[in-house]
Amino acid sequence: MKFHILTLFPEMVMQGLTTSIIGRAVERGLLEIETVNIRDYSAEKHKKVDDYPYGGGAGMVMQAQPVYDAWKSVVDKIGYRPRTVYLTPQGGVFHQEAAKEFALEKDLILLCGHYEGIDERVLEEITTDYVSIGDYVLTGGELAAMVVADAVSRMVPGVLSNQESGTAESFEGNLLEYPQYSRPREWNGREVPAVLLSGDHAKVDEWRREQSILRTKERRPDLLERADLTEKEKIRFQIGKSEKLF
Ligand code: 6GU
Repeated sequence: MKFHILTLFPEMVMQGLTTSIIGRAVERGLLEIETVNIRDYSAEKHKKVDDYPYGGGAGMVMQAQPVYDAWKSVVDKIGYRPRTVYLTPQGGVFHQEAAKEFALEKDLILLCGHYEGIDERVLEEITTDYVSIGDYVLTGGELAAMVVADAVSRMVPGVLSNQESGTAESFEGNLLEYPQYSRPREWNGREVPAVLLSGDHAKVDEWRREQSILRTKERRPDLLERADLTEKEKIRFQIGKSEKLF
């Protein structure tokens, strides 16, 4: 799949996405990442991309024209209007299921805003999805776009090796992952749980499932309502219809 990232800071985005697993997937041709510098599409002689907000107030607003022309350059190149995600704290909060859904697209445009936002009229014209990465405010959409691109990329077939793509990872079935241990058997006076050294795979699986449920109940009780649990597990771990959130 190909990401087209519309931004005023293309170097920042590229730096963040060309290392490690994502960088390797790009080299292997499984992913393409293109940045489009919105400033290159300014029709203004000083390459200005922002102006004061109508109605007054603090800050500057990114103007419609350069954003639209940057977006249109992608559309003209690929020949269709792809899903276009605007990263904004006003969007729906990004989650694993959305990552899987975006990973099915051939092309995905990620639009990064700055200043006090982008002129509403161009957003109405081009945006298909409004996405936030959490309830806090960033200085711009770039870090959010990088987070989304990373989470989507690892859902593209082949990007993760078999080693890396455990099926029992956090959020599968709305449960957190179980704890992991590696050598040595004893570290700082702490032992690895004995069951993991037993060689009894059924017992190991059972213990890990239990740990996932307990950990989710403890750390993310809000997830439990949607977790895939058997009736037996619900009774055993005392998980009711409306688990208290906080
Ligand atoms: Cl997507 N953008 C910005 N600027 N701030 C955010 C965000 C996005 N998600 C959470 N905070």
